[in-house]
Amino acid sequence: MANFSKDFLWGGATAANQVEGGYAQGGKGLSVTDIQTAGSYEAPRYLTYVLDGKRQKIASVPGQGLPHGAKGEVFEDEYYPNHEAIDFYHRYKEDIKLFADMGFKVYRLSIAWTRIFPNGDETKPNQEGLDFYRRVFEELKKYNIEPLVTISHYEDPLGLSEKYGDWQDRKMIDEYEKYARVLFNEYKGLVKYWLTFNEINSAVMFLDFGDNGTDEAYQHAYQKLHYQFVASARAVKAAHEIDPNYVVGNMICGIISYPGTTDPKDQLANRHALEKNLYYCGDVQAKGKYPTYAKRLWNEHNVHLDITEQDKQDLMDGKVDMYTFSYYMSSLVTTHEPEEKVGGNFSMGAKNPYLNYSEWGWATDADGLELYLEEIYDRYELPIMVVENGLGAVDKLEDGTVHDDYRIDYLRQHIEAMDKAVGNGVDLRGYTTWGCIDCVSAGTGQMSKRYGFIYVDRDDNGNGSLDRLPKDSFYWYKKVIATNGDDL
Ligand code: BGP
Repeated sequence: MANFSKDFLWGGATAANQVEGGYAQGGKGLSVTDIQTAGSYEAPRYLTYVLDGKRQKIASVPGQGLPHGAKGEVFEDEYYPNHEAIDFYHRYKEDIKLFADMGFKVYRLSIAWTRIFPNGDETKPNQEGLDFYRRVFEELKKYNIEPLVTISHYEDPLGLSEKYGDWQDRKMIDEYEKYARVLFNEYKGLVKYWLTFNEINSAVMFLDFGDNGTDEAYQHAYQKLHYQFVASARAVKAAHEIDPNYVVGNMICGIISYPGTTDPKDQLANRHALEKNLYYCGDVQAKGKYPTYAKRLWNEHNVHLDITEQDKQDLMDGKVDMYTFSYYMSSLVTTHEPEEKVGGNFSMGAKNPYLNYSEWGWATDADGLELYLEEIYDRYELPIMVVENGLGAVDKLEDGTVHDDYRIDYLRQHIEAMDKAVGNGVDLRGYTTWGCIDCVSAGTGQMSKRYGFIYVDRDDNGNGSLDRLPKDSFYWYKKVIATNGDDL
């Protein structure tokens, strides 16, 4: 018998900008992802804009805002995969029906901030946007699927990014709080679970990629994080005021790391890497204050933050109710020249000889998930949800379906790891696999990096019927849910 509780929340996850499309419909304004081009395995995605009167673009990572003074622009000769995505905006009923067929208990989705506040700084929300998500939540309710709602998933309103830069102005805190309050008031009774910022730690974690690690980049990232921590804390407070039943979580990108060798210097380097990449954000959001090692992190890069006494109070008053994270892979940290390096997007540093790597260079490591769950539960003693996990792969259509045993294998191993962690006492409440329906990849902008149980007929250039098709994994996951994790 598996150890999962009988009300364990099995389901899947997506984000508005990666599934909805309808980017200019229903009164929606442009978000930063709407000016992000498609990348590829080799090439990054770009943000397109006008700066100093000139058309420009800059390589970007998920969640990044505009450079100071830039005006985001959609250019006709560029392809923006999020504009149509998989058209969930018009097909949500069909998609939710398929989720219900699999037996989903929970569906993690995000709200596009720009459907609610098209430019970000309006005083009144856009009714059409509010109505859209109400219809989605009502549809979920029909099937007893609990929504788990990410308030901000890598898509700041372009208007705010132009006005205030990439979270470099504390006015962003008020804009976010205003937006969150509208949601909490509007969807009372329809939604119970909320997440404040998707993968909040990516602001600092992604600094490791490329040659980006300047003091200026760190100053920017830590200041952005501070304002987001306060915004998150104020949202937690507001949620509890508006409905004491609301459960609000943080969301951390859980790329764990190990020391690359037995050299004590590597143990220390890894500990410091974990502090920066994983614990910094989790500690502030779950414990309500900055940890001791924050000073070391700031000093390393001459960072000086704007933090007020009121901010400190807000952080303490707005601790999250649960800890959630995405989990795809682990990485190695070493002070030595690695024997072999990992390629691919967002995969880090040295290659681990004990692990297999995906086509995008992400290391499959189910033991790492058990380790992380046990570590985090001990550290915070909060309920946990794993809100993203999965294998991005190129699927082939064969006899009208996809035989994705590789995906089933990956998920099976990770469910087994969760089962062990629960058996060891971890209070794990739910599991939502990433991209339960194929969607636009956040990192590459490709459709061909697929995670879903449901195949969507669309390619990297925007061609295809958008028809939905259950893969082998669809029927496998249905069985897993029906047996509450017993039959894997
Ligand atoms: C997480 C993001 C998701 C998502 C997933 C897979 O970082 O929260 O939005 O897309 O990773 O990443 P990718 O799409 O780059 O394969």
